[in-house]
Amino acid sequence: MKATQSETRGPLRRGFNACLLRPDQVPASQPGLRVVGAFNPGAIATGPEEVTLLVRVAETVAEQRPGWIGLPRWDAGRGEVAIDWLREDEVTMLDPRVVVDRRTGFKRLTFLSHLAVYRSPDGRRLESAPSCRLFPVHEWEEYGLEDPRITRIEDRFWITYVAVSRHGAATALASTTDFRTFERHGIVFPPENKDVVLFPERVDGRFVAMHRPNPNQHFAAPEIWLAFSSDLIHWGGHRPLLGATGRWDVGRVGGGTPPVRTGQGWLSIYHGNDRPPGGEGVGTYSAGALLLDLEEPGRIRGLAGRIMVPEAVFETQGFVPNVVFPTGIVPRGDSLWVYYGAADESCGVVTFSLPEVLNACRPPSGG
Ligand code: MAN
Repeated sequence: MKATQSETRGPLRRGFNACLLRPDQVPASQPGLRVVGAFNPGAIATGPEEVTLLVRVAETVAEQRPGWIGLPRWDAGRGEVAIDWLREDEVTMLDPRVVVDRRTGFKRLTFLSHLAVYRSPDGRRLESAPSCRLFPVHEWEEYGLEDPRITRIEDRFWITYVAVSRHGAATALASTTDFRTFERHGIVFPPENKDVVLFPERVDGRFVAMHRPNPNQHFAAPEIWLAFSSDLIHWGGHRPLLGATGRWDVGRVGGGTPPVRTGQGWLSIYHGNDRPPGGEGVGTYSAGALLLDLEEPGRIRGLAGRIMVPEAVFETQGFVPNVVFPTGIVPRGDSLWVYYGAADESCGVVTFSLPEVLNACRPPSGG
């Protein structure tokens, strides 16, 4: 794909910017586990000033046994967390998140994630403890619940999250009205599919989602797709929406925050990764902005290129360095409050000027 003007444009001016939550501020969910990440938060306005966050909390095994690695998993049959101890010479470490069990050739995660509800009275700081937590229940959640996104549709909050298990990384749906009790609606996008974000309104009578299938035929890097539904459960009309636009997102792009309605279109902040095909390491994750037509969301109205790159120390250093991963958005007047994961470890919040973001969105080349 041709490089667009996004190559030459730089990140946008950040307004308020803070690290909201670090793993050492989150109590472990049970003895024997250690919190290593509190990141990739879904976020939604729940009052004129109040924001509710659903934070992904990643936990590893606290006990250290020299020469061994403990891998946690939810055992749905027994209804408890199980720990599998593998000899270090039986595993290959791919990156800090993933090991390969050399005996089987299959991957395992080094941690188990769940979701924790945090309230923020003003969007800038969190209450000190989670008010509620959502744990794996099903067998298809055995390696955890990850990367939630929240969309308010009429009087319910709808939560998409990644359900990870030996079957792969799928996207499941839950809903709530109060962030205390949750209804689970099962898997809505089968493996491999992540980064599912729901639009807050029906378009032409149908619900709309962005999703990110991850094909294993690498004719191109993973792309954002669009899908439609009449009930939020059954999805069809799948079609590719956006692939790489430049060097910063040549490795993959994926939905980030749910879209918000603006005068110029549906605005969404998404992520891109710059690891070239076959490249080493994890690469850098940056944030871009995307504007879709209000009536025909399959039409891209504007792309801003990278609006945010890892800069702050809590973004450049951490469990996976050089990651900003936008997952929540709260528009307040002329400001966009963006909630994001930093370095697969912490939660951050940053504000951008809405007019500046819209102004940075240019029609895609050839579009
Ligand atoms: C990738 C990353 C991790 C995630 C695993 C499983 O390695 O996105 O954050 O935990 O996939 O979903």
